[in-house]
Amino acid sequence: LKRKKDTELVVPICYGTCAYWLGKKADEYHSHKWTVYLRGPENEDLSHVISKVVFNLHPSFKEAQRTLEKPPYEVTETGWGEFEIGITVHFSDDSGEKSVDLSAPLKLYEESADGKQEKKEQKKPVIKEKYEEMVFHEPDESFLKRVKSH
Ligand code: SLL
Repeated sequence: LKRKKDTELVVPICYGTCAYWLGKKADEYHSHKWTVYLRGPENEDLSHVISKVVFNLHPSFKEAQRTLEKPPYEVTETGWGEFEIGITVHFSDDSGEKSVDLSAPLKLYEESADGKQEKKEQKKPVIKEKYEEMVFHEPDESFLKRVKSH
């Protein structure tokens, strides 16, 4: 590892959940279909920086830990309840960087203006997205070169 002095590599990401009510197809345990995802804000390819993304679902799901080694980094499921989804981002080996833990709240219901949560089924998808920048401080020189030339 040879660090590039006074340099920062900034990689913007978006992550979150998108859910919709299954309507006529809904049953007690499968009222909603949802996707949790992590991507570049303009859908840039992040696979030259990221080696894998691990999504940690609620233990009520089968094989609650889902690992995606290539894009799209996303998991689609059906379920009935909201919970916090853990997302661990692992970076390419040559980066020498530690993994990063993120958290995405799965939202199935829109929050009303007064902040109270009403469990109202609606046809519009419910989207909860966060924007974040992954900052690599004094990144490895050859890693930086590889990412920049991409
Ligand atoms: C709640 N703390 O009580 C949350 C837990 C868990 C949601 C929500 C499983 C679906 C399946 C599922 O939707 N779990 O078993 O396929 O609201």
